[in-house]
Amino acid sequence: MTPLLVAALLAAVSLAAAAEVPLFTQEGCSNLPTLVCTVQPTDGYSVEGVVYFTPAWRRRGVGEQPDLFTCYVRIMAAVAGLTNPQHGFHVHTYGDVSVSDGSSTGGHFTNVAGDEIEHGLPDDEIRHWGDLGNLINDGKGNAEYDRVDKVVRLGALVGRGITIHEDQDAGSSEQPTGASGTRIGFCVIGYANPEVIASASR
Ligand SMILES: [Cu+2]
Ligand SMILES: [Zn+2]
Repeated sequence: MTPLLVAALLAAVSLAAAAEVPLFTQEGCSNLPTLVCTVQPTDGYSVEGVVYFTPAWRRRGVGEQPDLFTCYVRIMAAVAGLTNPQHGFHVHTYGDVSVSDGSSTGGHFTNVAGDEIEHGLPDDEIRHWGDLGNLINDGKGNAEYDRVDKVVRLGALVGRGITIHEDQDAGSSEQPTGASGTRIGFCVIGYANPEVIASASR
């Protein structure tokens, strides 16, 4: 993992708490942890990176009353070693990296049992919780991702897995997974160490 990428992301995480909250405190988010997932390549690939999930206190409706704010999840990622213009990027059900082709992370994480929910892209109304869309290659094999997601919940992510795919996630037109192909990177989502985050912003 490129140290520079990690440092930049860690700084962004520590700043995220203070950003974009002009009127109200982040009280609703204050007990929630930051989560981290350190991407390792599957067999034969070289993708690496880091993904952070951090609480984000955001407006959920029109108006400015505190009760119209809620705690969403900000997802930030920096990934290197990409080979295609776009790579599918998902939370999968299992934080299990024991099989080197990535198959052990299972399918797309969702809050509904079975396959009742269709696959989609992050802005689609119908999607799996884990449908994070695509990582977009900057042309040098690197990608940065930064999104406040209003579907997934922080507490549900601990112990799940992330999978990065070789091809682009085509969204709802390709059921049930977006047809993004081979799994090239994966990791387990766990609690981030606050001391590591704090040291990056010093
Ligand atoms: Cu996937
Ligand atoms: Zn999906």
